[in-house]
Formats: sequence, structure tokens, C-alpha cells
Amino acid sequence: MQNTEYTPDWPLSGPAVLSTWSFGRVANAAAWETLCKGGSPLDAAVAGASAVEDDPRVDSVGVGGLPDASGRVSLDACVMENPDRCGGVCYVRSYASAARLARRVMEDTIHVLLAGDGAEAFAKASGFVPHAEDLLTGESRDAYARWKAERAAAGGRAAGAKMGVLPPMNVEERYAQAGGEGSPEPSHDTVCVLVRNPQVSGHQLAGVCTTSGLGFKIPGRVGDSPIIGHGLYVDQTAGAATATGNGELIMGVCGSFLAVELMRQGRTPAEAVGEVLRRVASRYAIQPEHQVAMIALRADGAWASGSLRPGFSHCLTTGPSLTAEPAHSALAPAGFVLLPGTA
Ligand code: SD4
Repeated sequence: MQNTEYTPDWPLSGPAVLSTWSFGRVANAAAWETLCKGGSPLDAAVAGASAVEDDPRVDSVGVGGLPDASGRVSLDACVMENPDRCGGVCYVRSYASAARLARRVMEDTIHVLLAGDGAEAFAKASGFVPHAEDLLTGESRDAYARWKAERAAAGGRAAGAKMGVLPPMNVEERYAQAGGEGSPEPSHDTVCVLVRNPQVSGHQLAGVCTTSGLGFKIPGRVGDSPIIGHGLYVDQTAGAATATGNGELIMGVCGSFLAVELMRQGRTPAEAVGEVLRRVASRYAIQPEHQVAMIALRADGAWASGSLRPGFSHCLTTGPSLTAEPAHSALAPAGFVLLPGTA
């Protein structure tokens, strides 16, 4: 697999919604509707992310996300408009609306990130309604039972191997590969939404990143998604970037912050995304399961999407219709053999 040349960035002149993975279409529809009703970019980004969290038909963040190794789903999310306008929650296990909760942390507290029991107490005090029972669905419960059985059959961890579970590359797209109907098992765990509206006087860029994290993770594990600068970064003077994939790889390079800082220095979004991916590829022992993908949107409307390897797609809405297509560029570091059905 050769490295693909990065394509030029496509400047957008008007409002736009850009999201990750093919199921981002659910987010884009809700976000666009919110923009059309006069909502701010932040209103739209939160509405988009929440639509995915709330949608029981999509095996998704929120209800139906894959649980951790103990069988419990935990959610992480953050929202951002500017360095002084950001908030997040992590390790939330009883409330499905992580994106809305993250916004409340930003708007109602002096803090940036609330975790676990504290985040849940804040949710309760803020009038959020806990989800009845747990956040599992029949499908995610079955997937957990299968995973436990397979793990027991495999005889556990190899001697010397570190603890933790790497999901298959691009596991997020299994729902789409199953035709979007009756997914064989829960498939995606993160949606990132960037919104730009140059026609408003307030903040013209906003972003949200929300996830149930990696499936079957060690209980307590928190990835990049709710951490400002890792899963998401937005600065009105430079641009917005957000990441999905193996959080541990994104965190080691401060992926979203790095992309925005590169754009601040004059790099195009495609160059910025490419540089972050090259940094990841050069600093980690990349495994066959690893994937990292990013979308970036500059304040002037230039944007890009890219991934470490093929199989990532984004959704773009600039009007009533939606474009869902593969990432514009894939780094595909030399030496990788693409897994069947993921290219
Ligand atoms: C995490 N980055 O928790 C998230 C997972 C993800 O699509 O993005 N999955 O590491």
C-alpha cells in the first residue's frame, strides 16, 4: 500500500457540518436542522452528537455502546468553542447524554472535566435523568457475552503481554458493513462533530467528541475523547480538529491540539492532519488493529479528513444534502497488510 498524496483542502464558503464515520450522517442531519433553526455552531454540534447518543437504531455512543471488561458501559465526551470555552465528562455510567452534560460542565461550572461519580452527581443536580438500569442493549449484552467466552477459550493474556484489549481496525464501521440494518454486533463508539457558521457574530466554530471508548477496555480506562487537546481542540483564531480511533495513540501526540497549532502556523488542514498521523506512525509500534483518523476545519473554511489507514469515512453537510465518503487521505504506513473488508 503506497502513501496517498494529500489532496488540497476544499474551502467552504458557508455553514458546514463535518463528522466522523459513516454513521455521522445521523449527527449531520440533526446539526444541520439546528443551524437552519438559527442555532449556534455549538448548539448544532451538541444536537448532532446527542442525536447519535440518543438513537436506539444506531449501535452507538450512549445506549448500546460496547461495555468495558466488567460488562459496564462508560461514556466520555467533551465540547469546545475556544480555550476559555470547553468542558467534558468521563467515566459516566448512568447517564446517556454525555455531550449535553459536557456542555453543562463548560457553561455552569468553573471546571473543565468532571469524572465518574462526581460527574453523575453533577448530572443529577443539573436535572439530567439517569438511564433506567444500565446502558447496555440486547446486542451489546450479547457482544459482551461472546467476548467473554472467546477470551476464556483463548486462555487469557499471553505471558508478558500488557493488559488491555485492542478492537479490530475500523470496528466502528461494522454497522455500515452490515447494511445499516440489524448490525451483527455493536459497531461504533465515537462520533466527532465539527460545525462552522461564518454567518453568525459569536463563535463561528464549535466541536463535540463523544464516545463509549474502546470496547472491553479495562474498567476505569479513559481515552482521548473527553480530554481537551487530545480528542478535540477548537480555537476560533486557528481552527478545529477532532480525532477518533485508538485513543492511546492520539493522546501521546496531543493529536487535536497539534493539528490546530499546525493550522495556526499556516499549515492547511490536510497538511496538519497528515503531520499528526505521521507523528503517530513514527512514534508508536503500530499494530495491525491500530487506526487513527482526524477531521480538521480551519476558521476560513478549508477542511480535511485523513486516517492512518483506509477504512475511515467522514460525513459533510453544506446544504440540504449530505456527502459521506472515505477519508481524503490515508497514510497507510509501509508494511501494513490491510485486513479483509476494511479498506
Ligand atoms: C477512545 N478514541 O476511547 C476513542 C475510541 C474511538 O471510534 O474513537 N472509537 O480511544
